[in-house]
Amino acid sequence: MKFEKISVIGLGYIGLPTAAVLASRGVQVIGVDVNQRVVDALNKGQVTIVEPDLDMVVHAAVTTGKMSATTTPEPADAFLVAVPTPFKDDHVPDLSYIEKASKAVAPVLKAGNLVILESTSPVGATEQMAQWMAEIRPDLTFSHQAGDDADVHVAHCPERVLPGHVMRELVENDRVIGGLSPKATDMAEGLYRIFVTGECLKTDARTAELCKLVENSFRDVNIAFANELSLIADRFGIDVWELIRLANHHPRVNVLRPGPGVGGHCIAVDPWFIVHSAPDQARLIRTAREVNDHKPHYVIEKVVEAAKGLKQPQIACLGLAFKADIDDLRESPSLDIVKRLAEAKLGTLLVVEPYVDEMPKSLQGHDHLKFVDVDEAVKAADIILVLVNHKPFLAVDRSLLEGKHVIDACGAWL
Ligand code: SAJ
Repeated sequence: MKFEKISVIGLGYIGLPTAAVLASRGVQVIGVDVNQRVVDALNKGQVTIVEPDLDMVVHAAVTTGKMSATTTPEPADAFLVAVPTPFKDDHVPDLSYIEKASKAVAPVLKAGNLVILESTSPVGATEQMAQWMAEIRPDLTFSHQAGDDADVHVAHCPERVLPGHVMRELVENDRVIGGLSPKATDMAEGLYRIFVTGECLKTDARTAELCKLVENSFRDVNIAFANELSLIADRFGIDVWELIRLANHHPRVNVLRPGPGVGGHCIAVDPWFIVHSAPDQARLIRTAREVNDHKPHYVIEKVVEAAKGLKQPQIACLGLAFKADIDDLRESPSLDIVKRLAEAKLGTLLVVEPYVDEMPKSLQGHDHLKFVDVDEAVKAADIILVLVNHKPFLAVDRSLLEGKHVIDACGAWL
């Protein structure tokens, strides 16, 4: 099937780059978002998120007339749904964005359409999405009802790109594609072939759903192992970085890096989707989440301990982003640690984040917090807490650290 017009629902970290890449391959793309500000910006060729090279591709797509945005879905050959799937209280998956998107798309569907869910989702979500659309359109049949003979074909293909490398990974990564019917899988493969140079691996929707959750849980469990080691090594007075470096010389060992906790909107969320639907089986996955969520508290305790006996210490806090060399502060354990240290009023906090211009709003309003550059913070500090191994921190002159209490939570200064 030839896809001449594709609609991308949700113009966030995944939808916008995907829309722009499709448009760059000559497809007519209609982006849909409930946020008028996002839609207006896109129609001017501007982007509302920071991702290397994205602005260029979006600008080109809009100025060549290949991409435009609207708040209400319009008819198209295929629809890609890339909306958030957060969790509610008690880590219950929140599918309300998928529900709203499917109900918004349903009225413009026609026979022969393909609908793909890209949002990371619990097992069964793709079928649920098809069901929501079917309830609004009893005049059409969907893959979960009529298989290959359906009017509207529905598939899941989870996004797997790494923030900071999205434009390259979108094209080069392999894709796992699972339809609610074999025909839906084949059609979806045809769509991804427009821009993917990696392999397109075919399966069913439920396996594709679980596959994505497993990938992020695998990483979470491995980071939890590294974080647990950092506590064990501290207890023995052993340098965890040397310990891991030595262990990793074994040909079949590859321990990841401990850090101040696990942040971002994926790895700290997705494992809970497995735990929620298989609580009795997912014991290791749950424990890994708990271990990683505990790590920020442990880092705070270390600072409190170091500050004991010092009168109004100057505490340099290096890094607020959720990981190295990005400007994304959402769900960041580092930001959370600095917030809690500010509330604890241990001394003056010299906050450094080279990738943002000013003190984040959530830290404003404390009079013992200063937003400074790394050199000023390191020179003035009694205690230096390294939270993110941003490149600008790696260049710090080590002689400036003499006589200071350094807590390097991410191994920046090995
Ligand atoms: N982290 C550590 N130690 C490590 C590696 C990471 O503490 O050794 C921390 C980071 O500092 C960060 C968190 O883990 O706080 C997550 O960072 P990440 O780089 O591991 O992953 P994300 O959240 O940026 O992106 C992940 C990716 N998944 C995997 O690598 C399996 C990406 O491919 C997914 O597309 C993305 O989640 C997603 O959207 O689901």
